Amino acid sequence: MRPETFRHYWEKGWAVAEGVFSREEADRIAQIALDLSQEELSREGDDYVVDKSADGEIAPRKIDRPFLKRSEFQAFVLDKRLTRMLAELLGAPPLLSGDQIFMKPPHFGSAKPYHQDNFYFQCDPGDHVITAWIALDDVGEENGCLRYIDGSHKEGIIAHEAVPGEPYNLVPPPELIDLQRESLALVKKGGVVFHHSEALHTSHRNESDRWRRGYATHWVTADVTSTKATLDNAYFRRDDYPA
Ligand SMILES: O=C(O)CCC(=O)C(=O)O
Repeated sequence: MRPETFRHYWEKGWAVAEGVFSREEADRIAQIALDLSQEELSREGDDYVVDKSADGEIAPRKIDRPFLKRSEFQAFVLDKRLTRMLAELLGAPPLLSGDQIFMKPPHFGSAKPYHQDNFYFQCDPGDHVITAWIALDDVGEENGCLRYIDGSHKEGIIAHEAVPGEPYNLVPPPELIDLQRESLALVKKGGVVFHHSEALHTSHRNESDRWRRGYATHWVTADVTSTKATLDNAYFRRDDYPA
């Protein structure tokens, strides 16, 4: 990893590494994700994994635990090009705890409000918990890039409350989010955005006519514990964990 990427991560709470995977590798995974989400959409109809437009049209919103659903995802996320970078950031071997793919179809994908992952995870130490968000499309402002509050990972976990009508979205009070310190994480297909578990982050709606798919993989080190059930079903604890 480039020294400036490492420094950026620890100073700001997030960092972009371009070209970790090739564009072709990202395209292949994006296509498998699309096929899988279409399958899930046809049988599930669950509000949590789909977005509904005003006229009732539905589109994929998220794939939960893709790692357990296709072997191609396993090979992709356990690739050494990624795990070596995580080992550097964490200072210890990274263990995969969970994953999800956030889909934002053209002109459709909804916003994800500001939050800290570790409010949900309740893991300790927070410094040993990282998300590696792999860009499966070119990601810019217009199609809903990740946005961060620089340095927020150094300020502790703040209280979050449910958004009315969206029980799955918990958000801190807006006055605690200092938008003066907001940065955009622009990244090309195949690049990775790393973020600290306590970095405040969000993404806006996809206003463009192209997709925005991000494969979020969650990593911890062996010393991490949680006061919630976060790690109970962690992949690295499974007998068939391939690493
Ligand atoms: O992909 C998104 O829009 C949201 C991702 C996110 O919140 C995360 O990876 O923690």
